[in-house]
Amino acid sequence: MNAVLNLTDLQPTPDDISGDVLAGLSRTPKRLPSKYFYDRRGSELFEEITRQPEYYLTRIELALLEASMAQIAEAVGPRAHVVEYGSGSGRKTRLLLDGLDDPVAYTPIEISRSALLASVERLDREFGDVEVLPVCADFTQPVPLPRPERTADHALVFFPGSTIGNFTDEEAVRLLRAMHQTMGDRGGALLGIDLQKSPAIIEPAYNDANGVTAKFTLNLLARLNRDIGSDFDLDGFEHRADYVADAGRIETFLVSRRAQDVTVEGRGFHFDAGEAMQVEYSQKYTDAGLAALAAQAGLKVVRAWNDPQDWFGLRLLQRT
Ligand code: AVJ
Repeated sequence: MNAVLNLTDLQPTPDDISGDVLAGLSRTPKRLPSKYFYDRRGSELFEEITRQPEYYLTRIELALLEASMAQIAEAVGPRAHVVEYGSGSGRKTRLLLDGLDDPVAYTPIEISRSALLASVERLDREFGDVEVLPVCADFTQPVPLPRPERTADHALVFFPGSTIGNFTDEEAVRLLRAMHQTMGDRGGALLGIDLQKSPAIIEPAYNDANGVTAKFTLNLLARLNRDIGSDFDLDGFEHRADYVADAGRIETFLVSRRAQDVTVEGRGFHFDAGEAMQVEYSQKYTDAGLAALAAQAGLKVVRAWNDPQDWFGLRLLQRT
């Protein structure tokens, strides 16, 4: 298998986990970055979340992608170079590449070399007629795309899953500006966004009855203990996720069950009983809200597809 030879390594600066964690724990209120959820176990647990009955996002997005694919293909046009932010969504990628008109190449962009390498062989087997050109890079920065053997008409950035919702609005605008650069002149972006709706639907998706989301949240502490030698007591914290209607987002916390001290890189941090440490945002969007973010990045929504209940949307963005 020579797929590995096609990998472009832009040598992204490795994540500074210790620095990020120390900075987050030094703030009031404390917080930890959600990007560190996805070690091997965290990725497994996320897959398990997507199979929980309450977690509607993945199921609805897949159905929506399938139902809208002919229109998406029409709107995107032929010979796209498909660029995916992250490389974790095999089924969505397959639907897109199978549904588009003569896609030229597929480039997953992933900061983790190991995660990227793991996906490359599988991708090369699955998308035989589409050139697979993986890039190891930080997609929050503009990424120069590798040149496919066959010339592409334009790039299409694919960012499904409402993963953009894990960024604050300010971070999302920065990400969209980088996306604007990466997609190029005639490019576009297809975003999956979870839509604002009744909290009675949203909140259970982040508080599933089987407790998988709680395990996923707590795994962040296990990951930090392993990778930076911190001593978080996993039994000392509990998962809490609230839908904050004013902000239109799920805010997830790890709440300290008692007064306790944690040591990270030789530094002590005190937690009061009941103290809530913020670990994830999952933004839910309105059309106006997304349009405002896009506009700040020089982008506009040119096509929109929702599922029949308006729970989840796909949006095609282009440069203004
Ligand atoms: C990574 C955006 C798909 O925020 O809904 C799921 C991650 N966190 N349950 C989301 C997540 C808790 C998820 N996405």
